[in-house]
Amino acid sequence: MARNKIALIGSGMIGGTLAHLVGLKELGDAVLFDIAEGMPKGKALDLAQSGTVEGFDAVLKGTSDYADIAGADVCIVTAGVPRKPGMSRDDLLGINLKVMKAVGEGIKQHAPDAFVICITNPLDAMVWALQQFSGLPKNKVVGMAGVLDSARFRLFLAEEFDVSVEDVTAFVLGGHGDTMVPVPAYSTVAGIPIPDLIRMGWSTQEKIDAIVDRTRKGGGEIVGLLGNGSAYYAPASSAIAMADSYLKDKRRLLPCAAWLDGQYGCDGMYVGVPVIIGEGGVEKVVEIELGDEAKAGFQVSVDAVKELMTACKALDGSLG
Ligand code: A3D
Repeated sequence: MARNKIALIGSGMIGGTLAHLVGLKELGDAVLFDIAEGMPKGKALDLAQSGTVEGFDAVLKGTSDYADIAGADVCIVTAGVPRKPGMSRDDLLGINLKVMKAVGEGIKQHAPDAFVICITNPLDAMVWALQQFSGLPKNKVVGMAGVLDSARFRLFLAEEFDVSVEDVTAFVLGGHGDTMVPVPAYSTVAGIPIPDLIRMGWSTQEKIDAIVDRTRKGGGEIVGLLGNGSAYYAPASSAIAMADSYLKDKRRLLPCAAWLDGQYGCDGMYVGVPVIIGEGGVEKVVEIELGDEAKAGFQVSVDAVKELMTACKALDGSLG
């Protein structure tokens, strides 16, 4: 039986980490693609040698030729430029839009049947542009942000309640950016919603508000500390969780930037919502009832994504 083939478009910090996880988790063979010559080949060789010690047999190939992604089951896109200190995700728009055009055309030509996970920022606008440029079915192109944002929320909640991260579930909706909407009412410790835990005296509203704020700014906190580049370990783990759900038809319910045609009052755009990922890609968008505060926050987030889409359309007339 043929092994799964996972194409990593962009072999920088996240791309390399993705390849390592593909090997360690024995998800399949990986192709590391990058426009930088040599670097993806060097990473592939280094990672293959780590496989000797770790005991995985994945074939890892570095390349700058799109023909090598042919037949990929999953493409994970990190190609582009990451944030530098003081730079917003939106500053990246112009540069990364051109990258999405090249990547979209490469995937369309060589891996049109793949499940495509976009990570490049500004996320919600880039995944939309990538779908348009690639012409792949909308349920097969999805953005990674919510899994990461909710992982950050879960970690901070687990620290606050002094419990295992395993028992904390958290919900984050909306676009990936400072307008994202962490939803405490749908976040739990082993099924006990956060508002109940506040009533039980486990925390206070002020502390939860501060955690929500820290989650919203979670990416920036890491950018500031690293001094060069942005987060890559947790973003890579998050995208691998999505790829795993697709490849193994696990039907996990994960927050992802998904194509909406009417759900949550949104039409013709990508934004972060809970979805089920299975062998068909995004198989279902799950519509949950939002309270007034979450609804208003979601709308602010949606408007911010729409603004970026308008800016993209002004930069590239082929975007509809
Ligand atoms: P980095 O280490 O710079 O890797 C990006 C790679 O893309 C580099 O190796 C480039 O050579 C390569 N590249 C540039 N242009 C092209 C092209 N046309 N075709 C192929 N490869 C190209 O960045 P990174 O891995 O740290 O981050 C990658 C992206 O993910 C950035 O846009 C980040 O902003 C974004 N990011 C998103 C999240 C989300 O939660 C959505 C989190 C963290 C980072």
